[in-house]
Amino acid sequence: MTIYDCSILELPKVPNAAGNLTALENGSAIPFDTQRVYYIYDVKSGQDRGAHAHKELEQCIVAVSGAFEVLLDDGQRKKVIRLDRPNIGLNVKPGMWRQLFNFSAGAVCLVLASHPYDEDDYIRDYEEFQAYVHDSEG
Ligand code: T46
Repeated sequence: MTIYDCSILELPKVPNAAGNLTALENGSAIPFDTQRVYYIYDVKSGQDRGAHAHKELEQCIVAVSGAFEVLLDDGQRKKVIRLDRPNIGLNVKPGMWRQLFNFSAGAVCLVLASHPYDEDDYIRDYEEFQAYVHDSEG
């Protein structure tokens, strides 16, 4: 997997005069079955989240309110994606180092995840991540 496998997903938006609604169901819009949903909020100014990689976990990250940026790093290449719309998701494949930063005041980051929480799936040390990528490439 590389950063180029991590794509922007346009999520369905149902508009009406009173506002918009986005509904996400397994089998459509998201390229994996969701086993967990969590959200990050009340992030203090200047604070980052993430700074780790997952071995198996795939996720879809959505700025359901406000905005923030996501740095993706596959060990060789990096890219930064700004998320600022509730009907846009960032599909993050396994094996990507990710860091979330530049949170606007009141931003809410919703994450749909392919697996339950498992600390053993995390790589939280960057040098360990680089070694993991190197070993995966054979
Ligand atoms: C990711 C970014 C975007 C749980 O108990 N259950 C959970 O489902 C999660 C995600 C976390 N936790 C506990 C584990 C830690 O004690 O919550 C605490 C904070 O977790 P963490 O430092 O991993 O939080 P972030 O915001 O740095 O990272 C999270 C996800 O862990 C990660 O997968 O991609 O959000």
